[in-house]
Amino acid sequence: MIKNDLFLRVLNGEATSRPPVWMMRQAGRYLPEYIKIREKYDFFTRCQTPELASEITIQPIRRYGMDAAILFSDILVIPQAMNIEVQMVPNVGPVIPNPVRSLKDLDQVIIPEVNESLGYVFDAIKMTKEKLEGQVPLIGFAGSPWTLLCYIVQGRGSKVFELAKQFCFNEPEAAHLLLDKLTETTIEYLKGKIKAGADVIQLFDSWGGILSPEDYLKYSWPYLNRIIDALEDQVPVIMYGKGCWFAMNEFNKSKASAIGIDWTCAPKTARSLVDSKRVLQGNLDPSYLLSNPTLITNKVNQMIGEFGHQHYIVNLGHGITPKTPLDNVKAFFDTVKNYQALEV
Ligand code: 1CP
Repeated sequence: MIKNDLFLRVLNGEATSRPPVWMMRQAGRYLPEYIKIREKYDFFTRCQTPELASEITIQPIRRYGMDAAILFSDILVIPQAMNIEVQMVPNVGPVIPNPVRSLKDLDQVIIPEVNESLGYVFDAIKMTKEKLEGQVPLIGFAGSPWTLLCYIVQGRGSKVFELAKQFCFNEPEAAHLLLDKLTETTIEYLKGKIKAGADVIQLFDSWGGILSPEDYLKYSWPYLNRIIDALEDQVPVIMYGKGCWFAMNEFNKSKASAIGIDWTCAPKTARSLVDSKRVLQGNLDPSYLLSNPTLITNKVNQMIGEFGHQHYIVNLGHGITPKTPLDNVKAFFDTVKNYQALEV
């Protein structure tokens, strides 16, 4: 039993007196208690050790009492399990020393037995659920196949991922084979996460917005939709695509329970593009959290007013940035928790 089930009730289409709130990347770099753990253990040790991953997951809940927890992990554990080496280099980010650039490079890429190679994630979920004692629901997540391809082909982070696009345009057959392998692995992985206790799944298409609408429908959306369909009737799925509002019609037609958007789409525009009871999530520009509590409170209230407090989950438009002051984060959560609707 989950004591605070506000988040789940909204995802199930119920009306509530205030919207639930959580924050993308809430488990991590802006928290001093996380930085302490980071000083002792490297990134993948933190992900692979259930005691550490569950502790980091719960740290923000302890401090702020938001309405959902999100498991500390990373989208790149999937390529790792598929026999693609991934390093997390401090101050650089993810590095793939042997990126996939041709059909031949795909020979080494396996579809893993997820219980063997990703069992540590399932163990982390079980331990987190025990430690949460039913306080709030737990979100599990995965990156979209396209967003994973970006890293696997480019070899590191980028703003444009031109090598990833070049690969798709020059070697579409290889690109689709890689996307297919990623999709199959992601489906088994997410089913494992749900079996271990994840109450909700969020899909992150962080780099979907760098594709043209036409290419999005070729290289990203069909694979995401396959994942959403495969999880139907299991748990609610939130489809977050950064810069992807051009695909809102597809998201709206899909079986996703909620659509996450970033700040480049105005709340009223988003509402006009979807069915009236569609659950939307987002979309404060995370840079507002670098301003001051008064401005944050005003912006959050304005945002709730524009989305409407029903069928809505308050969140940022993308992840919180590392140097965010803790009092500003508190103002963000307190504003939502104190929100009084004029009518239910
Ligand atoms: O030392 C550190 O702490 C490294 C920073 C870090 C953290 C805290 C990385 C490396 N990953 C994470 C955790 C993480 N990653 C979570 C934790 C749960 C949470 O609190 O939300 C999640 C959901 C992710 C997902 C993730 N990783 C995404 C999708 C979400 C998004 O923000 O768009 C992406 C694109 C990544 C790749 C990645 N991992 C880490 C970094 C620095 C990056 C981005 C690199 C880049 O800019 O390309």
